[in-house]
Amino acid sequence: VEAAIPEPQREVWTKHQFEGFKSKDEFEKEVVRHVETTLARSMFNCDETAAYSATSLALRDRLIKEWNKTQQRQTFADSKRVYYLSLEFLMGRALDNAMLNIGAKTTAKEGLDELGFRIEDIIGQEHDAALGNGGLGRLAACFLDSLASLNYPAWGYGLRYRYGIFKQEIIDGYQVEVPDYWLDFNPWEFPRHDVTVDIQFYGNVRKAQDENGKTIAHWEGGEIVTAVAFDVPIPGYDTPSTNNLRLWSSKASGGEFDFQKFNNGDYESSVAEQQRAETISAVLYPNDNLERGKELRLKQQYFWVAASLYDIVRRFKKTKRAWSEFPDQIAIQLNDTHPTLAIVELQRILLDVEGLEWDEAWKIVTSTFGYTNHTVLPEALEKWPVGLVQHLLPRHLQIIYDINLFFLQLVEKKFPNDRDMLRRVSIIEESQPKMVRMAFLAVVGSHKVNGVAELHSDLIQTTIFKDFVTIFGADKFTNVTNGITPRRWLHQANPRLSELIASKVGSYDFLKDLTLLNKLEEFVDDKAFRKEWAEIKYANKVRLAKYIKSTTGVTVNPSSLFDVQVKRIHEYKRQQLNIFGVIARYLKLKGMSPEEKKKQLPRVSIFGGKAAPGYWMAKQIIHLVNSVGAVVNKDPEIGDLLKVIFLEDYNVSKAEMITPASDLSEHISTAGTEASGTSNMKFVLNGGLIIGTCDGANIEITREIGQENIFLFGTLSEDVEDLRHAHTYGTHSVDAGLEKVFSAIQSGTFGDSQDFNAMVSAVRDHSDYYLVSDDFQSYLDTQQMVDDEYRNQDEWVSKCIRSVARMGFFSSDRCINEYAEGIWNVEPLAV
Ligand code: OAK
Repeated sequence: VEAAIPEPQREVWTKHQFEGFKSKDEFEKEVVRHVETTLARSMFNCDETAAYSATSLALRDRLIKEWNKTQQRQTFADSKRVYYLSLEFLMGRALDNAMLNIGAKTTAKEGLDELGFRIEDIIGQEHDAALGNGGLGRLAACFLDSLASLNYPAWGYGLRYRYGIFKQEIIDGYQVEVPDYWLDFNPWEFPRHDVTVDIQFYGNVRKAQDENGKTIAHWEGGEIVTAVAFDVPIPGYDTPSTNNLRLWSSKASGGEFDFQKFNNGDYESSVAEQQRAETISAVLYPNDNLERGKELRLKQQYFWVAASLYDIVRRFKKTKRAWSEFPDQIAIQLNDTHPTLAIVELQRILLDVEGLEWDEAWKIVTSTFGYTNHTVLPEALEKWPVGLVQHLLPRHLQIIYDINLFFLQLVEKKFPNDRDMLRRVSIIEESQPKMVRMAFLAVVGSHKVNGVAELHSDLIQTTIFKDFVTIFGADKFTNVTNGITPRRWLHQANPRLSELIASKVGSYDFLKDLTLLNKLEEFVDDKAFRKEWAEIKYANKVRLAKYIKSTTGVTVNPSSLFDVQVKRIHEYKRQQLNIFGVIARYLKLKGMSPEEKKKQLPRVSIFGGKAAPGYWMAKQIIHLVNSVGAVVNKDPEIGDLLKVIFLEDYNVSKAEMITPASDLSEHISTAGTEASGTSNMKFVLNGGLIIGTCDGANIEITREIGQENIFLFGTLSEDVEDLRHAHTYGTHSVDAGLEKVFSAIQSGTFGDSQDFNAMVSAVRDHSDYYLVSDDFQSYLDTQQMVDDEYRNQDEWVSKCIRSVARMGFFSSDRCINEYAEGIWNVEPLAV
């Protein structure tokens, strides 16, 4: 307000307001201007990189206008806002999405054309913003798109990692990690050097009485690191609403102390301090569904959470409302347990800084937070050693102990004399060393807890949070099945299919209300439509085949069935089941006569995905896939009947090309392990069928599209435990077909057999925890059904169309509306 221009001068400002380009001509003019001024280049020196930069800047100029207006509108309306706290935002590229959402793509395409560039090439210049590992981070990105598109006043808060998820190279069949330095030129972020927060670590707590005799805790000493805000505009689709994603970057707090050190000639230690500070936001931890408990990770979490809460509280305080109104104005969603310290931090602010009483503060805290769980895998559940928390955040540990004390008192009151219950639900695990159980803290400190698909939400209520359902009642727990944004995952990834759909259903309104796809069912029997549909799929496969050729050197026939499994490499996702199945297919083909072979359906098995750098078994799986490919792809007896491809460096932009090109995709996790999965939704929405287990959202996809349109197989989740028990305590024999696969591997068919001993042994000699052997035969049988059904292309295409028509439920718009109504209690803000 202090910086506002006085009334009399505002007319001049209004007169000169910058509107951004409105026509193709103006777009061209803006691009040329940016090339010649911002980039200091010319038409004699403008490559695709420069054209990308200038195009983005022209687009961005238009975006900023709406972004500012949206923020002003939201401030003025002063209605309830949502803050989505996520340690990962897997955004991918921004330019195409920005053009699409603000409705400027045609203008840009034609303009670029006249300037001498193809829009696809320009889009392809952009480096992915890869601040995430996989499903959890991409879900956050889809949510931001839906929040803006539905006009919800919402902000995302995250960390501005200098290095995103590593770039994967495959060298001699092995994964090699290369750092992803992505910030060289990033037109999509706005540094806010004036928006900073000083974050405290370490030190100690002194308790003292204030003038009224009340005990106040003072957290003193330690070190200070400064958080600097970087803002990223998030444009909604077909609406002026443009929300904000605020990412924090760490830097040394430039206090007098530093300066003195410097002046005293202690240059080295002053530099070291700066580097220590910058390390906090330097790198994304590359683990998916795995927590390794590193101190720096806990520092990242607190740094990000404390900066975000300071920001949120600062904004709230400007409205001069009573603290009791905090939860009426603010909903904070915790994307898994990574931001759980926010619960403790808000309680600390209210107690120690604002002077509220415990009960009053705690009521505010628990009414504000909601917690989403994204996994039941034990190795992913966060626990921090009490000693580490004590050292890094001494005041927070005290508050955690108090939260636990009051919680256990409540439990004791409800269930007197149940000592085992107290032990089971305690936020502090009485182990050696003692641990803080973050998921329990998140449950206790939130008013709603949700899973991300029906099966998963049921599972958390009957397993990890069972006691908490008893304590708090079932109402606290709910389900919100995941969704994906149809803007990126249909229109942007598959423009021709989107256009064909629009021509049938009458408009592009399905991009805003995905249930409108159901009109497609009327056209399933329309021959011309089916033909066009199939042609588009074929064209997408041709494009992928070209990409495969150029990156791997392998020629694949686009008429083959394209069978795709792209996702993080993890034993629970069972890429090993897939590759063992591929080997079985290969051995079968090898045993066939030429006549028999002629009757077989050609298949291309496509894999892609990163392994966490420290996950040795996942890396072995990648190596086996590549080793099988190396043998099969050049076997003259096999030819086109089978190709095995590993696509390097799977990421969001590659997913946009791969997804529309699949005939069949694999979602084959051991039942009960994949919380939801979201690529399953993307593949079906792009006219591919899926082979999958009864796990995660596969179950709801089946319910929506019909079981005749999906290839389900394998053990059910309710039977998993018994089977595991039998493996460990009973006799455990390996499936005979799988034994043949193992023999081939161990006889050196795919190179040095030693390399794969551990993979074989996990099934054969250990307990086969992921039930690969149990599900192997039913997997092969189901793959045989796929082959048989694929031969009838008319029927296959009909199934694809019907499935797409029934996918409306899986839009992230539906999902966000459910959160808004059931958890956040927020409404869209009219524009
Ligand atoms: C990552 C780190 C810790 C805990 C969970 C994850 C994660 O990525 N979970 C995934 O979340 C997705 C979005 O909800 C789900 O679709 C995946 O099934 C789940 O594995």
